[in-house]
Amino acid sequence: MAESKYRVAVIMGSDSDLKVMESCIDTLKKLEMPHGVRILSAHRTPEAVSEFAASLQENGFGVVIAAAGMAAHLAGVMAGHTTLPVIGVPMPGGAFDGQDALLSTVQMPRGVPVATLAVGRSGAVNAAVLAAQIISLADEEVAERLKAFRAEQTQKVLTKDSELRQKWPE
Ligand code: RP5
Repeated sequence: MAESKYRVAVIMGSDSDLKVMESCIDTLKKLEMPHGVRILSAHRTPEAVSEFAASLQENGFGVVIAAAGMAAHLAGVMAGHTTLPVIGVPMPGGAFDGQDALLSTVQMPRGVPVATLAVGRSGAVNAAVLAAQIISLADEEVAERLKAFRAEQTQKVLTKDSELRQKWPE
């Protein structure tokens, strides 16, 4: 297997996001996507965020996944610093349990998009899949792995359906 041309940058605002974002990292591993993971905050470490954003291309990254909760400016700040595609994952928690993060992440002004996914674990998994889909445009091996990933999902549902039909025949 040839090494993928692009890596996926995963960045999250706090170590308290890690529990949810582990499902993103696990999915990247399952899809054999090379990746780097950082904990950096738009509010608490703003200089480190802009340094990281400035070094993305020279470090071989092709897509950014940014996860944050509450005021959740991380994805937007990253998008402001790079022309690479940025995928935002709103984190649950806080007084509004992710509804705040969802609105902060999704409501980007025109010209600086953040592809905003579902709050929490589904968004975290889908961020890895979407990153692979973007990279698959330039990498046929990734495209093949995505097809296998989809086929596995389909098979899982069909297996459950057939188990259920054995229990409750039509
Ligand atoms: C955000 O604030 C982080 O992404 C996290 O989801 C939330 C709470 O952070 P901690 O106070 O747990 O570090 O910046």
